[in-house]
Amino acid sequence: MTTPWEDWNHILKIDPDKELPEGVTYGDLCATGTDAIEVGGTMGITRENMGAVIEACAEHDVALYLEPSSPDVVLEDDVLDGYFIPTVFNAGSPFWITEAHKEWVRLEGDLDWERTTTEAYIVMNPEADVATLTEANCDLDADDVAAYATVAERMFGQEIVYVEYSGMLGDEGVVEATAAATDEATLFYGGGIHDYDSAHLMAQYADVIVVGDLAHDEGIEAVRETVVAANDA
Ligand code: 1GP
Repeated sequence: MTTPWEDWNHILKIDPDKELPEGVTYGDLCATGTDAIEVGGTMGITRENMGAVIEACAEHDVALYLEPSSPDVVLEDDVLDGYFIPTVFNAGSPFWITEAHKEWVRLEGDLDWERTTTEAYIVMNPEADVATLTEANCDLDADDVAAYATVAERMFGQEIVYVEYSGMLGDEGVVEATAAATDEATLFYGGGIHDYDSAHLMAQYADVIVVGDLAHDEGIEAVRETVVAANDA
């Protein structure tokens, strides 16, 4: 299995349930200099809206990954470079840790293991849809998050640890502590990155920053700034 994310600095996450700003195309987003496009979201995701985004991005020269929110929206498609499968380490419901995954395997049998990688999520914004859905315990300090990251890496062999503040800029101390705790795993940070400075702040510690809503709310130039910051840090 290849692990291209080890060389990445920036991911653009496109939510198929959200509109793009007027005049912006998926092609424009693919050409922002981001290392990879990750297609996924928490609410309102269907095979149809996922498929439409994949099709629009597939013709552009950028790594393309699917991040399904549940087994029924996994699309098998040769144009994808791979599948990032979230497992939420601080979920209150075991469904989001291993049960959804068990159902997927039970229904599908043999998955495309070569292209399938889990992301060990630690969900930190209690206001985010993902926190509500997974009943995540977000009342964690930097030591807790760092310890979760160590558990993910050392005990569960996770290649990707994802500190997720979706919708808000996170606590830089948490990200710093988590970065210090991870050794082999690649640390993804996502949440509230909205300009050069916020991108640079988190990219100092995280291996890869993930930018989401900015693409839907602001557009190309704003995303480009975050790519530059990620590469500068
Ligand atoms: C969401 O981590 C990503 O899964 C990015 O968050 O939408 O807040 O940029 P934002």
